[in-house]
Amino acid sequence: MSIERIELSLLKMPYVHYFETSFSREYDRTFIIVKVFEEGVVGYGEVVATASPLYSCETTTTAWHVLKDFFIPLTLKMAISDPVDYHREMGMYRGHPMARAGLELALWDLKAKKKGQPLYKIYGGIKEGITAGVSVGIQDTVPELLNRIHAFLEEGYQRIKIKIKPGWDGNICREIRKEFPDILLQVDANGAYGIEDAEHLKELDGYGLLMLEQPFPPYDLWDHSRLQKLIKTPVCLDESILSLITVRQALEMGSCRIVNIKVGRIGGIVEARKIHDFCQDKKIPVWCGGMLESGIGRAHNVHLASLPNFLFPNDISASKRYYKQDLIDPAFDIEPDGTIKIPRDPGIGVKPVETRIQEATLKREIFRNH
Ligand code: OSB
Ligand code: MG
Repeated sequence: MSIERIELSLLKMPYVHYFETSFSREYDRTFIIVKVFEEGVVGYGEVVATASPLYSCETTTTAWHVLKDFFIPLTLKMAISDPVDYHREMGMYRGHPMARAGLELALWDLKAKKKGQPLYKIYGGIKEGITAGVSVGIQDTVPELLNRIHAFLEEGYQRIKIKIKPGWDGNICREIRKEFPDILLQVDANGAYGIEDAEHLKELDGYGLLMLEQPFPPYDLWDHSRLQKLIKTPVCLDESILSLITVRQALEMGSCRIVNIKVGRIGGIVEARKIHDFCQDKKIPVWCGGMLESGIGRAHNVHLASLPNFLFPNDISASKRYYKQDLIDPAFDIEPDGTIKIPRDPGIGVKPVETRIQEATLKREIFRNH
């Protein structure tokens, strides 16, 4: 058995509401869907790289290039269809974790579908549902932010994360706490600060935050460890965590107390599981971050977050929080208890709707051996 065909599609979908972080305001998302075909079964994956290199150095164009010219040809040439073999063999290439992960995810979906099992079962997930949190971008005004938070809490979200940047940080937390003194609240800076802001960031200790996510730029494990010694709020690393090696170094240095796992950023499920297991062993909780994925990428996140050491609410929200019409059927919904049910059907367990994929497709390419 081996993969007969691999398909890449570049899609663009508008958000229901703009999403603003410390680095940009976005109204839509460009991303890649990967499909792998074997004996009439199709596995789906998503590449979370964006059009511009703002979150990390990858873009949809770099991802397309390395998939087309390196990852896909080697996969086809070596007749690889198992995701663990894929992870090992692609180890010869450096970097490009989002591109790498997109194809690995498709192979995981394929493998689970061929076994007739839901994805989470084949890699050791144990939960029935995962805890849904919501990431709320920077808004034009404070009342708009408070209104959005109010609406999300009504929908059942168990934790609110806000994006912060200099000028929209402690002052905003103070406003939120006036109205919502008891909610689970955390903040994400996406690297907008530097060690010179340490005293300013220390003020965040007054707002009972679950964590402060990625205050400094990605390659700054050392200054994160200096900050973590100065503040009480747990630091959580997102952009800095690129592999099990960076996790080990971050924990040895004391750069964080919580780890955000995104399969795209660390290059797939195999690496994610290594990080999960290592953190579990060290009693460091992890949670699943998001990249505003379509339902296909989000389905993979939902299954991943069923592993036992995912102990904080995740950045996994209902389909309608992101897109008017998601690519999958059924859409992800939030339950009254603030969880999202893990699909039980084989593979990702939700059905990608091909007509919707086609409607959103800008470009498509098919790859075969020969
Ligand atoms: O830093 O967690 C982040 C979205 C795009 C890029 C980076 C981040 C985010 C989010 C959204 O916070 C999380 C989600 O998908 O709901
Ligand atoms: Mg983040």
